Amino acid sequence: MTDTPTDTPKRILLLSGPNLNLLGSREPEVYGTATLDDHVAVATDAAAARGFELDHQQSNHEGELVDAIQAARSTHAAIVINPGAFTHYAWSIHDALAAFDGVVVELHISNPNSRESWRHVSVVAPVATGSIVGFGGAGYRLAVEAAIDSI
Ligand code: CA2
Repeated sequence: MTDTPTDTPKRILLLSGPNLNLLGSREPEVYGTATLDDHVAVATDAAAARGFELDHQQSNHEGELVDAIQAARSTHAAIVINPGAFTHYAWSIHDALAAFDGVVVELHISNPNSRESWRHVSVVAPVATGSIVGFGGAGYRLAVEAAIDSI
């Protein structure tokens, strides 16, 4: 295993977009029964197991997510982002991620490609290092591990 260079911050930022704060309360057949707090706990543990700290921020507001991505430029080695419905049209998030020099993992609980056609477009995918979709809550662990592997 290769070590992370010492000047790379051992911090990962997990960002959650609009309505993800409602996880566990509706549509369990699509999104499962776990709450966002449950997913954050899994992601935090996965990061800690590899010696990384994880910070989490959820927002229903596009500009707040842009602000968080910009702020992470000097503080975090990787961003794991589930942008929610912003995935499909929020070019400001695309541009902010494009200006982030670290690793970017796009994460979705469901598989948007097997759902309505408007979910088949991701404006985030072109500026992501990679995407984890369709694995339910396990995606949070997979995304953190993929992010750390790519740093
Ligand atoms: O599968 C994912 O993780 C999504 O990012 C979830 C978004 C959806 O717009 C994307 O296409 C795929 C929706 C998140 C809202 O989740 C809710 C959960 C419970 C109740 C209401 C909304």
